[in-house]
Order: sequence, then C-alpha cells, then structure tokens
Amino acid sequence: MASTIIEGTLQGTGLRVGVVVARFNELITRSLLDGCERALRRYGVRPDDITIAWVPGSFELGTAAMAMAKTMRYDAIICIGCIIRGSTSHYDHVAGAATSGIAAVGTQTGVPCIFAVVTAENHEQAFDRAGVKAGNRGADAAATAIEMATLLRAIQGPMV
Ligand code: INI
Repeated sequence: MASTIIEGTLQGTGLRVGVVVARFNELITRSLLDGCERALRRYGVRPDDITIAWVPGSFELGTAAMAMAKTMRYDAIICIGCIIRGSTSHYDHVAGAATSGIAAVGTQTGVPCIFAVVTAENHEQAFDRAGVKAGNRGADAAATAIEMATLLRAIQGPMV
C-alpha cells in the first residue's frame, strides 16, 4: 500500500492574506513588504484579498497578527519586521518577543503565521536580506504563506 502524501502548493488564487508590518527600520520593512506583495500577486493572490496592518515595531507584530487571526478572515498571516543588533541594547528582548509572539499565533489559532523578521548585525546585512543581495525575505515569506495555507486546506479537506 502506498503512503499518503499531503503537500501545499504555490497556487494562491482565492486565498486571503493578512500582512503585519513594523514601521521601525521602515526603509527596510517597506522593501520587504514590496517583495512580499509582488510575490503574493505572482502566486495568484488578488490585491483585494491582501490586508496590510502597520504596527510601531517588531515587538508589536504578534499582538496585531493574533487579532487578525482571531477574526478567521485570513488563510495566512505574514509578519514583517527588521531588528538590527547595532541599533539597540535590547535586541535580544525585541527579537525574542517578536519570535514567540508570532509563533503563538499559528499554534494557538491554527492560522499559519509566517516569520518575515530580518534580524541583522547591521544595516548593510539587513538591506542584503531585503532585496539587495541575498534575496528578499518578504518574497520568501509569501511563498511560505501560500504553501502553508494550501497545506492546511489539504489536511482539513474531505477524506477521499
Ligand atoms: N523595533 C524593531 O522592529 N526593530 C528594532 O531594531 C528595534 N530597536 O532597535 O529597538 C525596535 N524597537 C521597538 C520595539 O519593537 C517596540 O516598538 C517598542 O519597544 C515599543 O513596544
């Protein structure tokens, strides 16, 4: 007997996606958001099905994402932020709170919540990860969101 394999796809048509973006380090987070929106559209998500919420900093990402998830109006949520070690003595606290806040959304609500927070030693490294050299983490997050949303639909779909 063959194994049953369940996988997500990159077909985003009909999916509703919430994006939470931190204003802190806005030059970088806007670039991540831009990469994210372009990728979502490439995967077939309609602009009308994308809702963007701005928060002050990465520390607040989880709170807003949790509120969005609880409405059950979104198939996936993407959290975008940028935390630079050189800019803050409380880097570890902000990064830790952002990580656990974002992770809690997925585990507590069942709505996939994607981590698109760039953590970097300096601005140059952060820009590299926001489309300059090392890809765009926002675009990567869009693909992850679509894959997780379609995977969950496949898992929850009717037995055949
Ligand atoms: N928020 C960030 O998103 N990135 C940072 O690098 C950062 N630094 O450097 O402090 C940062 N701080 C703000 C924080 O996220 C909260 O908005 C603030 O502490 C209010 O709760």
